[in-house]
Amino acid sequence: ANLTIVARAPSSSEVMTYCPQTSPFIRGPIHVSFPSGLTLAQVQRKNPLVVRGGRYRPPGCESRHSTAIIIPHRNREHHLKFLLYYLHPFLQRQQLNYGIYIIHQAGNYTFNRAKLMNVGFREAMREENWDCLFFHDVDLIPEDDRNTYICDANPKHAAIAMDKFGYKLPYNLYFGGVSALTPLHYLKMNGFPNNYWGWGGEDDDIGVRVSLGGMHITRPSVRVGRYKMIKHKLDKGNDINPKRFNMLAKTRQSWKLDGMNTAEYEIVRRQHRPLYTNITVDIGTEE
Ligand code: UDH
Repeated sequence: ANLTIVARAPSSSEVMTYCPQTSPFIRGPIHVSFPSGLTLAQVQRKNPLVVRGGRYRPPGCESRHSTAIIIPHRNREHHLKFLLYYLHPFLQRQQLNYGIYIIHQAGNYTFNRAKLMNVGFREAMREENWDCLFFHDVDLIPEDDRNTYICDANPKHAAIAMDKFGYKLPYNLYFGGVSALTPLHYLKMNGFPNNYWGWGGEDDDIGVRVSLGGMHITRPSVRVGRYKMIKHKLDKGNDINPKRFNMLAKTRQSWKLDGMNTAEYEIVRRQHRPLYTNITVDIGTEE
């Protein structure tokens, strides 16, 4: 008789129990390949429980964690398709309550990854009181689902072992690719810098902000924090930022003056699409 109770969906008068501490659906290593001809419609069909805006709650139990995935984006639709293909099932196996946000930079002006993250933080928190935010490059596919997308007591750098760096950390303070912060962590470090236009430097600035905010970086093991990067060239509109070293030398002076407290932008569009929430934003130009 107990089995029948477990098998049906609880009615609204029943209290849902929490999901187990460790999800029974975790499998470990994931074989990542890039099937040709993959479409978003196929990804949608494979994820019938994902609802509008790319939201999900595990059926049958109350998740212990709610995580927003924030993805800075422009002109990488083919990478996004593969990321969604792997990320949706990955997060569902972890029994998370989650939402995926694409922060799309409007226009052709130089790309600004860190500022887009500030937009993502504020706009995701406007929708729901997330416990944890994963700041996630579009071209990094996690290769092990024991790399849990939940926050630690300190900011967590999740993309510790990427194939492009021989599955090791390239240098000790590296904080790029995929990182996880609670709203409190984010505010303690005044978010991310707004003034790194073009490629490079902003991830190191963010790493320094972690310690200036009185915190330290935690990491999963190299066995678990593995990622495959979808190969690509440097994008148009994201030239290497020649000022990055000079700016990095000044993070200690600038972090309180530039960050979440000064992020200005205009939302162009907010769309709750089947597999993600798209936020198209005008982040302005360099002063
Ligand atoms: N991104 C976009 N569109 C762009 C630029 C960047 O969506 O036009 C986003 C995307 O999420 C990407 C992230 O910003 O994953 C980071 O940018 P990136 O992929 O250019 O950075 P990465 O260091 O690229 O991963 C390495 C490319 C080779 C650069 C060689 C320079 N020495």
